Amino acid sequence: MRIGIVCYATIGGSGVVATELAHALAYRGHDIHLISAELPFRWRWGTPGLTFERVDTPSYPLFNEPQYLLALTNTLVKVSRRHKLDIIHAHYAVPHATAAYLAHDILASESERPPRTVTTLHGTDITLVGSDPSFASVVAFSIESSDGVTAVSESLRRDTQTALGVRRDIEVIPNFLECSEYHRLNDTSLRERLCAQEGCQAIVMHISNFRPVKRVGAVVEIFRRIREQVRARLVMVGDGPDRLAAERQAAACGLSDYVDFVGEQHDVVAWLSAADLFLLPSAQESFGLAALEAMSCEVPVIASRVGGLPEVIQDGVTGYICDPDDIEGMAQRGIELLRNDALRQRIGRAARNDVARRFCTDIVVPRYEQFYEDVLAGRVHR
Ligand code: GMT
Repeated sequence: MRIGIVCYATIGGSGVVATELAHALAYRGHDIHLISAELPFRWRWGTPGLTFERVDTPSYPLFNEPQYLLALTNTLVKVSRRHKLDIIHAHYAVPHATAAYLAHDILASESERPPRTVTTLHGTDITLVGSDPSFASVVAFSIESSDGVTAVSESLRRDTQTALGVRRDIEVIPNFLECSEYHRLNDTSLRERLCAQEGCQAIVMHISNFRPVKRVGAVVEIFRRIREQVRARLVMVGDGPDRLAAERQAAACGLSDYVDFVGEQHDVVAWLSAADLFLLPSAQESFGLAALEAMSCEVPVIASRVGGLPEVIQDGVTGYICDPDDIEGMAQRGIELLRNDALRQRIGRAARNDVARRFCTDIVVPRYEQFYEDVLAGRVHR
């Protein structure tokens, strides 16, 4: 199949999933065009069958606002004409589903076989941004107009119905990762370096884009309570708007010597392999790709009972989920796990096995291929 995949290049799960899907589909013999404003974070050069198509948004002195929707639509039309795309697959509805809809209409006016459109909903494109009254009508219309729609969790499928009143069929296809790459490494050098100064007993980790929805302040507070009982270190991977506030909070609690803010890191597997515990106390999380990555590296996750996280983590079996406001409960679970090696290893291994059973590339990518075939054959209902 010839497929155009549209995504954001900024660090975020939707761009990661779209880029990994593009690579996996190219390896499986499809002709893939990844369309984005920048090279995505996870892009790897040299994959046969995979081409990058840049969206250039020109500026003009009259405009205060960049005309990204128009530039993207125009790129979709150009790439579709040149490569005779079968499918345009938009990741993140805002405004990618709208661009796909517009491109489809332009191409339908000149061809009997315009590309079919597929939209994958990721989370905040519905729960925070898409349902904002400034966008809701156009987002709902664009989702209804897609030839096929997928959501990364059952929870997001329901949210799309309730928040936007969308009634059409939505297929749930979960996020995935390459299980042969995401596994715990034996190399302990990073862990030793992190613990060198004070001989810490455990590493607690958080990875995110430090936006308010991730509640990095709650991560620091949970760690403060853990640290009262266990000589642990907190490693904060990533960057974003709430990083400075979290650093100040750690300093105000007298924790500066025990918390490392290490910024954005490409080798996530090496970092996760140094961790004993992963905290994800988000306010909302339609899937929680970071939790999946940690689980695949045998790191037990303590997360909020919100959105799609209960579909990823089986409470008490492959990790723990707590009420988002239950900071004390999360801290107690953390202390329990860090004090009990057997429990921590059992949960870590169960997490890894569950990821291998449900969320590996070879299990999930064929579901996208089947979905594309169903869309092309007209078997998907709006
Ligand atoms: O969080 C966002 O605003 C964007 C989005 C992204 O691009 O990372 O995150 C969502 O999509 C991820 C990939 O499907 C999910 O793993 C995240 O749970 C989801 N974020 C939220 O729902 C807050």
